Amino acid sequence: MSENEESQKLSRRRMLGTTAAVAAAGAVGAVAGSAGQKGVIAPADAQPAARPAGGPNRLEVKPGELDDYYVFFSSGQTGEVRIVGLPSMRELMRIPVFNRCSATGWGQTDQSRKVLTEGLLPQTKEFLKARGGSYLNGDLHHPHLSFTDGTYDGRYLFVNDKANSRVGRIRLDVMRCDKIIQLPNQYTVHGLRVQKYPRTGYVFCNGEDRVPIPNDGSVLDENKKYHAVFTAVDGDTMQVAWQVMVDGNLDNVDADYQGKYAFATCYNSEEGVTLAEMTANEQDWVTIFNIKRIEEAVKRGEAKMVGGVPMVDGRHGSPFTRYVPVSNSPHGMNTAPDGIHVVANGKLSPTATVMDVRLFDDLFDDKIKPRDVVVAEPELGLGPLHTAYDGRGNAYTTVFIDSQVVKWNIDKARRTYKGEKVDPIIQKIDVQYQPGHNHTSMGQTKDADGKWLISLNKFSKDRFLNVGPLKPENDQLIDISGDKMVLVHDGPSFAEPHDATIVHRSKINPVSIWDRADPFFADAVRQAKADGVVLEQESKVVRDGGKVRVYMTSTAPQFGLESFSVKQGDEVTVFVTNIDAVEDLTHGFCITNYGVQMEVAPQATASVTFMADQAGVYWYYCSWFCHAMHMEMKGRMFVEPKHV
Ligand code: K7E
Ligand code: CUA
Repeated sequence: MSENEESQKLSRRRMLGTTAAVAAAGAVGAVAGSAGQKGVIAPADAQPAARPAGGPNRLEVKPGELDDYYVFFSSGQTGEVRIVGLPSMRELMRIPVFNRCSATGWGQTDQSRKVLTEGLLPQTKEFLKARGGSYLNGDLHHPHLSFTDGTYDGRYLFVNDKANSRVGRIRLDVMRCDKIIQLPNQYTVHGLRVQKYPRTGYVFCNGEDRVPIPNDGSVLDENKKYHAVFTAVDGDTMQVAWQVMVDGNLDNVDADYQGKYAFATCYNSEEGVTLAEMTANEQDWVTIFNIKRIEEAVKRGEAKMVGGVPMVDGRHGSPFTRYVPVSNSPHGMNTAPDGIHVVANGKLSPTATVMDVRLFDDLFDDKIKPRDVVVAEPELGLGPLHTAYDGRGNAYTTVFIDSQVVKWNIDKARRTYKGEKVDPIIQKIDVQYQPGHNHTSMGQTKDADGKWLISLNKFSKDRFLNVGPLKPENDQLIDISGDKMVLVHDGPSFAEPHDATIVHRSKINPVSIWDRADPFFADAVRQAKADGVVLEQESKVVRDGGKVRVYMTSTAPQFGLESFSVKQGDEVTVFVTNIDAVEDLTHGFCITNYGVQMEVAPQATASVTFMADQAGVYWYYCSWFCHAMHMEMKGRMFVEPKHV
């Protein structure tokens, strides 16, 4: 680095020391943007060709070949999960969760509406009555798989909804969301991570914003009466196990590999409600939760029932928590695969704070002070947000403002902290541009394999064909298998993957055809039985007062009914059962001009309920291409007019 560059960096860093940091962070687009335009792209060696032939990493996935890893990407305010193959970075599938999906009918089918509505809080159900019964939006940041013994077990993927305080669970056998709950008392769910040992177990959910409890209008602009709440959800039952009221707020969370502690960053120890207030203090903290102590207190009945769930008080002085001071406004919280180190990423401080979980027992026994659990604090660059690991003792931290990924060595950082003259930083690589999360292959498990890193960059600027003012993000693939990080791929993505989990394909084993006994169809089977219908064998119309239930099979290229009749004003439920047991043979059911559409995969039953409030002839057709005669796979719904 030249002297000039060094002094520029120092002056920027100095700016960052105070709340002027906020101004600096705001100006980031301009600063890094102009650098980007000038073509400060990747270093010269960041070309795939620079890899030795036959190197340790497979870069190319030829037509017909399969990827080595699944990547589960979040999608931020799009509200869904995306599955991408690695290393090809091809998008394989989308799983609708908090969003509506026109292709699958998620948000419209009875099965998805049940998932979207049954776990809402009673007051939310009331609030949404006149709004169609469920939220239309979500903000999904953090997708994390269930663990057994410190590694992925292929059962579930858990996700947060920052927009409407919900937690969702996706079944990985069918890649479909089967449960969504809304958390009481807690306001928003931002950080979400799971218990790694002995198994998941708990899903830890951070309430980021402070509000009155209950938030019913009796307290408004008195922020001293607001609270932040931490929640442990039981991942098996999808019920709240317990909550902890804390001081400050809760941003990102992670858990240890021993099953004893969870820890969360707090950027608003000031408990302020404005930007200036939230960033006023030079220090915020990491809140550590003692899981066993909380469980025991709940078991002894010492928790208060608040909003229907047990809550303990974890504010300063409580036996359940410890608050470790760290520099201003930490963000990401990442446990290393060594099971020892935990990193809080500085955001407004150019540092990362490394804690040693082996010291947490002593901290809770008051044998040491909170700051004594800090064993390193390397200076990495401007705007550290998230850290990933390679399983070889190295960490990779995104620095947002510098637009870089910084590779550093944990052991060397510890030695520097003790005063030794070693440089923990191994390499800095430019990324394009402004990275948030980054992720390594299997890097959030004890099986971290150190092969790949994805940097999820917020801005793409000049990296792709210009598509107008709204631009894609850039998810960049970096080979970390060698001594040097090498950038190998740019991947545009739509709003706004924050986070991703890279899972070796051996850990996931989805089915190709639904099991007819799947609980997803249980309600349909029950209703059919009551109507004397066997779903996979019969097509018929059952009238029940003002309600009409239409049962039909689908097998390429025909629906079981070529027409059916209902009366204007009827409440109609159409059940379609795909009796094809052929892999990939999905049918769809769409009623033209009635706004009805759903997907029915092999051996599935799906149903949709609507009011037949418009008379006339309405064609329904198969909307998923299934056969040479797919265009002819259709029928008519007759809606007889009401007599006046
Ligand atoms: Cu850093 Cu919501 Cu994970 Cu975004 S959070 S980057
Ligand atoms: Cu059935 Cu297209």
